[in-house]
Amino acid sequence: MSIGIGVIGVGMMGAQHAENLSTLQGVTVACVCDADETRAIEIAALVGAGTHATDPISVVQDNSVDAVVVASPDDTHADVVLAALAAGKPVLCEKPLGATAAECRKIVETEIDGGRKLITVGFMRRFDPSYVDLQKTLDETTNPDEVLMLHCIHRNATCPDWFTADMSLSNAIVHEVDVARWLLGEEIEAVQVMRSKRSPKNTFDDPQFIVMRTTSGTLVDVEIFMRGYYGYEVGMSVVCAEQVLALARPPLTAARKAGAERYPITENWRLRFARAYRDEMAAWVAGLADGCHVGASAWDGLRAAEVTDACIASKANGGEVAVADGPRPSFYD
Ligand code: ISE
Repeated sequence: MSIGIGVIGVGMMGAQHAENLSTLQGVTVACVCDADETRAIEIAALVGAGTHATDPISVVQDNSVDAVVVASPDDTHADVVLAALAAGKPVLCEKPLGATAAECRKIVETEIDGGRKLITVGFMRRFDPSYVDLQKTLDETTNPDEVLMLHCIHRNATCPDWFTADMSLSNAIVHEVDVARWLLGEEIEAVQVMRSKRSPKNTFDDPQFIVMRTTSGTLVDVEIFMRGYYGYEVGMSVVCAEQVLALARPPLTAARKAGAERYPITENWRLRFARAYRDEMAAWVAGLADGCHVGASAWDGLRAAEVTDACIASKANGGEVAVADGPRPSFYD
């Protein structure tokens, strides 16, 4: 029997998730939902969905929907995820899990009360071959006390008109926060956002530079640039006591011509992380069939939001800000 999935929010990412789901065995896209009904109808037709809707809560409660993918705007995530928990249905929620750490904390408490790990947060970099290989290599070659610094870049070609400088922190660098925690296996305890000269091509503070410190003292710095115009690019290098490990270029063809070497740079994250999104969805669906939790948990979503909330506070007030702390519930072991 096929598992019915409701896809809530079909902008660029939700539409891609619906398409990825439609290629997998054992699942059907039962319903496509979007506040824009025309868009919902269009994507439902594209992926052969059973039906379409505009109200996310009705989708969660629909009997033909066994699990949901949430890719609607960030500030709608918490309500839909809480409805999924109330209905006892698994959910793959795009990052961030909630718009604030307070929303994420409520989700974590509700999930623990329900006694079942139903939430996966869409930190897809955990499925990207280059990040997976970097983690494996780091693990195999380096003692944790030899990992000194992580340098990260995160550049977008452009972003929607409604994007803000705070969203560069809550919506974009939340990926680096999660990858840093996942790679290093430790928490971030303090952050500082430094103001840079503003790009004359942007209307909000962009780029920004963030420095984070982990509990063991490793420094993680991130350059986030939302309107860099030339393409989409992420990078990470890990400075260790005796070596530096870095993400190599994605495996694309280089062309040498007329005295120059050229590499294509993808236009956006959907293309750069196409494989990661497919693998993430396939793993989540396999987990649904086996009843296993896969990927980042609601706890990871909460920890990441605690860090980005601290970044937003640092940006507003300047200086270093301590990240809210709290013991990891054994539920998430
Ligand atoms: C976007 O929402 C994403 O999730 C992308 O992965 C990220 O690189 C981009 O900066 C975000 O705005």
